[in-house]
Amino acid sequence: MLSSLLARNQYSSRIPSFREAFSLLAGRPLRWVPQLLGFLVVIWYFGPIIRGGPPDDYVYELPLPIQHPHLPPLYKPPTASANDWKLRSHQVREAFVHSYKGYRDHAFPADELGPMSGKIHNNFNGWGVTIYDALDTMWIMGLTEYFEEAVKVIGEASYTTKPKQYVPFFETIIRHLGGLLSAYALSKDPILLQQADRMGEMLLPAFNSESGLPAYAISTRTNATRGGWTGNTLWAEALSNQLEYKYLAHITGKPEYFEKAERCMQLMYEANVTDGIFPTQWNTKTGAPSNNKFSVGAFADSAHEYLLKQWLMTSRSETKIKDLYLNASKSIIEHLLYITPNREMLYVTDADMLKPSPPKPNASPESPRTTTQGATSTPSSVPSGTFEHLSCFLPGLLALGVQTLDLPESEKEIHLWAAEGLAYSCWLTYADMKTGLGPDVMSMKMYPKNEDGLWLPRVEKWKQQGRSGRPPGLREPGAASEKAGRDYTIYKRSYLLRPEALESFYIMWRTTGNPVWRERGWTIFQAIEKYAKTEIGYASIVDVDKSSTKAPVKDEMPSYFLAETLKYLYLLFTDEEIIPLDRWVFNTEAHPIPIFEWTETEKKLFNIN
Ligand code: DMJ
Repeated sequence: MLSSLLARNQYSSRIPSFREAFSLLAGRPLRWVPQLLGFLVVIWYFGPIIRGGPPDDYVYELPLPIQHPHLPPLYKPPTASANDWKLRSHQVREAFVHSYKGYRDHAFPADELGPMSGKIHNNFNGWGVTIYDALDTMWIMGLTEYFEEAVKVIGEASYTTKPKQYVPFFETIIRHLGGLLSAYALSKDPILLQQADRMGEMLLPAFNSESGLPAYAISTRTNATRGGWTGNTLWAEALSNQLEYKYLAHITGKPEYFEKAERCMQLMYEANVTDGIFPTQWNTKTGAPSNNKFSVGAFADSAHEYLLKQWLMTSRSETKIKDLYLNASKSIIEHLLYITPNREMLYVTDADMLKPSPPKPNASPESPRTTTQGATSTPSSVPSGTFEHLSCFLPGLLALGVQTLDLPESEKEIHLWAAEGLAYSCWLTYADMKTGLGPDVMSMKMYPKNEDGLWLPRVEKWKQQGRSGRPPGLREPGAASEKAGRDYTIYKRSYLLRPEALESFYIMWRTTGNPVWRERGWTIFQAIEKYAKTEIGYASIVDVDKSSTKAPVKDEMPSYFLAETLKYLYLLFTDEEIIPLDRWVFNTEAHPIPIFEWTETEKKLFNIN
């Protein structure tokens, strides 16, 4: 119809004006109605693609029904005859109320509470990070009144920065945006979606670097960006936005959210790295690796998480990402896992990867490695021997991989042993201390020849020798209160109310069903109650190995204590699986985001193949 109109029109190279079209159509009553309807349907369907964006009021319905047991939030206090775990989960809920009430009474709506002094700490953006981080925990615990009050405050926020103020991109994405998205997914309150969209849009120019990697910080007033002290983009910063921006693209239908995040993934697919050994620093301008350090601790940690979790979040559809996770986790197991000489504690460290020398002509390397660009090389590494509390998320991630990936039996076994051995070592670093709380960083005792401590070859040897007893690294030595027997020294003596060990215990409990992880979690919770509780909140511990009944504390209660530490404890002790792992993924700040499938429309809009 349109083409016949064009053919009859003297200006056939252009679209006829409305008046011309109408005068032509008017002479052919009724015959043109079906064609016109068809034309309108075509415009309706392809319109967003032609315009490059969805209609203004476009909001996706989540394809998977989010039937949350707490919709609307329900909570029944346990009766006196309730089982131990119910009572324990109730105690964690009370700990949350204690810390949030303290924040609310003394520091609301500033960023964080000083749990000793009652002072306010505006160490982030001054946007009230504790409110955003605590939001979904309130929902999960059925604290409706706090939740509703918080949503009101959030609804009034504008997210503009003061002149010369820059907000840290990584922290704001994982804490504020992650908190909003998760609370929206749980409650479906449209204010949270509106504010997530607003914040997502205001932070988006952080990706406007030459390479597309995000800057360290951004002024939402001017869109100017700033680099961090390393002058590079950390690997954790490069990727810890995928879950948030991709889910935001899904619920708003806006392609720019998907495209900016996906550009970072593209750089990873194209990077000249071997076997998923993604280094910790990247050149923000060129998008290329800028050092040769391989780590799962600070600078890298959550990027590893986001490889597996974004594959899971989009219903296992983006298989290229799964391959990156498989390669990276294989290399972690091969290059970063060591055991100590006496106690055989399995630990994960970081290492300088030595540049592989180019293969000699005619040489046949024993096991050639493939770079993402197709070249071959054989890397080797020099370990530092440090073991960070931050790395204690790894056992949980490996266990989640074992549960969700279709690994061959032999690999499944290795990944699970690595998860169990590492989670146990994380536990030991708590159990060994006088307070029962784990230090932030340990310096592990190493074999005189580093390679003698590599875990994988020892497991292979144990297999060859007939698999007698437990595999190396899983023999569970008891706690050692005496320093001499520990096989490590404490490098950073603080316990910063961090969640990573408890996060892994939760995933270990849910994926293996072994109740020992709940018991260990309970022991840690009791130590937190004993040493970290103050009159108005909970405080970080200065020295975890001090023998006095009251360990010295810092005037800090990080928002992640309410987002992560208390949430994982609560979920660990609640019998019912409130956030089922086959329906949700936790972002790196423990904000659950629902698993969804890209619709056909989204695939076209976002150019997903
Ligand atoms: C949290 O803010 C996040 O888990 C982040 O990825 C690293 N660690 C802190 C808490 O320790």
